[in-house]
Amino acid sequence: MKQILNFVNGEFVAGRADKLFRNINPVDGSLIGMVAEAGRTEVYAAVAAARAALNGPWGKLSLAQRVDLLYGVANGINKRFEDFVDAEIADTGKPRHLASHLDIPRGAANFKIFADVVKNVPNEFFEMTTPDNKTALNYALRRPKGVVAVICPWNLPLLLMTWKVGPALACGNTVVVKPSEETPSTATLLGEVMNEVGMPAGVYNVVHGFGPDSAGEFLTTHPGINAITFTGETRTGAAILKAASDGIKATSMELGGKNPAIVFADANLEAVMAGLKRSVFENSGQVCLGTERVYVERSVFDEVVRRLKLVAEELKPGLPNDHHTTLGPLISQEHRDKVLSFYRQAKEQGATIVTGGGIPTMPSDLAGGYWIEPTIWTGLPETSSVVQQEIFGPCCHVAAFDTEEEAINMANATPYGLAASVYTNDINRGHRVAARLEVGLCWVNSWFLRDLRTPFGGSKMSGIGREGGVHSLEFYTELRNVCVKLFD
Ligand code: NAD
Ligand code: 6OD
Repeated sequence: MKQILNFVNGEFVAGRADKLFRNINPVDGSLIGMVAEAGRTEVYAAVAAARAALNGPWGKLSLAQRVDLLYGVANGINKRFEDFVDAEIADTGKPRHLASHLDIPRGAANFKIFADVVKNVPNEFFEMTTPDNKTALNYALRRPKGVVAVICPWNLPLLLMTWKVGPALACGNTVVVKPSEETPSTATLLGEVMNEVGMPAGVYNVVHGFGPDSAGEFLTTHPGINAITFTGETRTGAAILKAASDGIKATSMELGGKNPAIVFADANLEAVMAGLKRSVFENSGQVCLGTERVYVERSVFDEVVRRLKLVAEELKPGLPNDHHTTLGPLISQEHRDKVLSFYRQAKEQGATIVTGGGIPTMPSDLAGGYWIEPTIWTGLPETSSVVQQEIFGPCCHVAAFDTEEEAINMANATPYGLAASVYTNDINRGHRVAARLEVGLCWVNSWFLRDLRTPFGGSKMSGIGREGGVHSLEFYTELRNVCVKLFD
């Protein structure tokens, strides 16, 4: 049976009292392997190793040497591309096509692009006149924050983990990563790549486990952690913020969403369907940026619902390696129970079920997997739980609107504010609506187009802070102002 170990100071190590937890394949519920759960001892050893690397070999590298190593990591991932794809699809059940076109290439790109960003960062400089009429020069030095805790979710495991680790290392920090307990494999595999490319021991560490009373809590409460970067549910973010407040630790919070798409009658409906197909159903709806609320101008409402139903019904659930597969399972039994509870609530609250609403019939060898039907509802009040709360499944509610003002108000009426998409052929309206939506990211006539130099993050209960490009540098570095007084 495969064992997935912690990666501490360049070595693969067992967990507390050799404690193990199960790594399950969501496609059929089978056991893939056992994961070594890190206890306080292993987490503290990882933080100590990260501190030693920061004060030792890693901290002494020049920027050029650091950048070379990060390019090496990107190449190292690409050299073992298929190993990463296999590991990601085993943990998540997602279609191979998705892992090999999104997750793993972005995993590699996150190292290369942030190495490029850090090479080109501009600096601040101010010349001033002092009270005694002399000159002083101010300039800012960027220094790494220190040891960064990286806490990750399961939906895009390598992509979201390296989206933090790439810039953190580029800025000269060291990291201790706590991957999701559901998806421990690619973070562990990255440890092998780190060793293969000659990364100094202790720069990149991985501890496995859960949140409370496990690796997550031991890491976020450790006094030696200088910053915590987190992606996950809003209520977990709140718990981590409390833990971080004790040590006044810097935090970056990328949290949940309940993202709207607004479709105006003048939009190109082919483009709308292509966008919604991805934003509602890709990764089985388990994308934080995904659309769960669709607002459609009344004159095209019936047509959009009709076409979206066809899109949903054409999706093919199946094995990741079957090239016909376009829909994977949900990540776990627990998550499917949560999504199904929303399917039940929709029914109880009087929704019209346009399609789906349950568990699909799968061949007997896949019947133990966490499959769920793509689902579309109409007819719910905007205040219902299904329209207000994040579901994180392949589903959406579609509602009609009559005016631009009404669409904006409906889109803004949840506690979340992560992402939105607006479909229109009127360029003025596209800009006007985007400017009024209370979100961190707004796409016009598209979805999830990413340039890693751009700011990424959520408003309202969807997060605190921005990462991406220079915004990542702001989070992963500390600015030290040096003021030099010049004498005549
Ligand atoms: P989660 O919050 O349950 O878990 C995320 C991570 O936090 C896991 O590694 C978990 O073990 C750890 N954790 C849980 N409790 C903890 C605690 N008390 N202390 C320290 N660590 C703790 O989230 P999930 O179910 O893995 O992921 C799905 C959620 O993530 C959704 O809400 C989704 O919207 C959100 N998400 C947000 C973004 C974004 O960029 N805003 C991206 C992806 C996912
Ligand atoms: O593309 C990214 O950088 C990013 N953070 C995507 C997040 C997707 C959420 O599931």
